[in-house]
Amino acid sequence: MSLQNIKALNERAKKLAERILAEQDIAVIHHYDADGLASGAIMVKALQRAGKSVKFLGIKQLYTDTIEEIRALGDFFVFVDFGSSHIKELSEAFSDNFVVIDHHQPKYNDAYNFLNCWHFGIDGSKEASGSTLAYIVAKHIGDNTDLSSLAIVGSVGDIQDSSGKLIGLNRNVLKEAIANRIVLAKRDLRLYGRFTRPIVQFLAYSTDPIIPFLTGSEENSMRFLLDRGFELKRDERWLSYEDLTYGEKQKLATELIIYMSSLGVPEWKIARLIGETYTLLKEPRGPLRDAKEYATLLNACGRNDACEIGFAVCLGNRDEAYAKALSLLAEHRKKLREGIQLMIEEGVEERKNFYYFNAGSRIKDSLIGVIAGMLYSSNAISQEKPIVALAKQDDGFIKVSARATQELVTKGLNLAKALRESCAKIGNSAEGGGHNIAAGARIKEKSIEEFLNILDKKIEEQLH
Ligand SMILES: [Mn+2]
Repeated sequence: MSLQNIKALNERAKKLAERILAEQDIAVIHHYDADGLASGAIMVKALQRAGKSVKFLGIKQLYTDTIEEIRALGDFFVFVDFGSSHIKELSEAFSDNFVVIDHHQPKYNDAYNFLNCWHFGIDGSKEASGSTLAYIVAKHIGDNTDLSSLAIVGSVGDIQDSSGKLIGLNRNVLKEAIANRIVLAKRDLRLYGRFTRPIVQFLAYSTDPIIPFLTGSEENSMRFLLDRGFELKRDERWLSYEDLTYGEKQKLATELIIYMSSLGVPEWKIARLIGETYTLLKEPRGPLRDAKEYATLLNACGRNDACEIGFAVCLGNRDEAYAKALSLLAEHRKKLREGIQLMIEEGVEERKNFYYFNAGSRIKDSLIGVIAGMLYSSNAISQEKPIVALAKQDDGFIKVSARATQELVTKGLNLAKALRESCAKIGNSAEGGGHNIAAGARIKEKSIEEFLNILDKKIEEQLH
């Protein structure tokens, strides 16, 4: 990431902001996952502050046939966190009256109404999220530095901190958020639920990394903590990790490291225990105070057909929508657990170059990718091959979700390219794209076998 590239990207962001500000009625179309919701909310808030009349719509995926639905929303469109695969179709539909702000791998060359970090030498799978790019544009729209917290939530939601901390353009935004006392970054245990889970569950539900004998067992986790003198309850209330004193937190981290190394867990896995955590200082205690938990809450809304609830939370609602979001979160966690259980019980099929699972209608198409990704951290599959999981969509199409590890990407794997090329080869309105490490496609049921065979070859070509 060179300074020159960052400068060029910033120039483009400024041009896009000017183009958008020339309009009065604007429709913001965003992706429905955590990063998409955060990106959309940043853009909507910035435009409302600039006195614009804004409509917004969160959708699962941009497909050629959804473009017609979007047309009804207005005359000028801002697409955030997707659009890179559809520049040609969007140009045909809306001519000059749209901009795309995206970090997915671009299918087309750079253009004046297009902001994609890849065109500026910045890796959109780990250095820049959709929300980071939306934030950079928002800063040229007006004084919107307070929205940096949403940019961090989106980055974490897209797992761009998988190296243990945010890097690249995301880190630049983080530095601003820290300087403005909006976010606090600290090295800490990075298990999920430090504000919202009792410590026993904090350990028992950890999947990244797996803690042998503690993950999956509340009983063992409780014993582990009691044996080491930790207090679990105070005044009848279960303590969360954030209730511990600084010294107790350090002790817990040390005890976990000693425990795992004594069981022979490899160093690199133990290292995943510790990483940067991001606290949103303007949020009250609870799930919105931690960037990772905030992102999960948004995913719970977006991926369970309640985009507008997540969006309302992003825009500041802490009453009705927030309460609804909390119940969606509980439901979402249950669905993920059931999905993982289903895949583990039935077992994934092993193809030559990938693991394969067809969930049919038993897992929601919007959750299949998340669950497939979780199989790695739950050790249900080895890290040596990507996983390709299928689920049936409501419209009869088959949703394909592929996930891989960073190591496979380093070896040359590019799932977005493999899926896109496989779709092009089978035709039949198949469409695909995404990131090198996580990608998706939509195909017809009768094309499944042909698609899998072609994909097998494409992945083989990339890895050998
Ligand atoms: Mn994204």
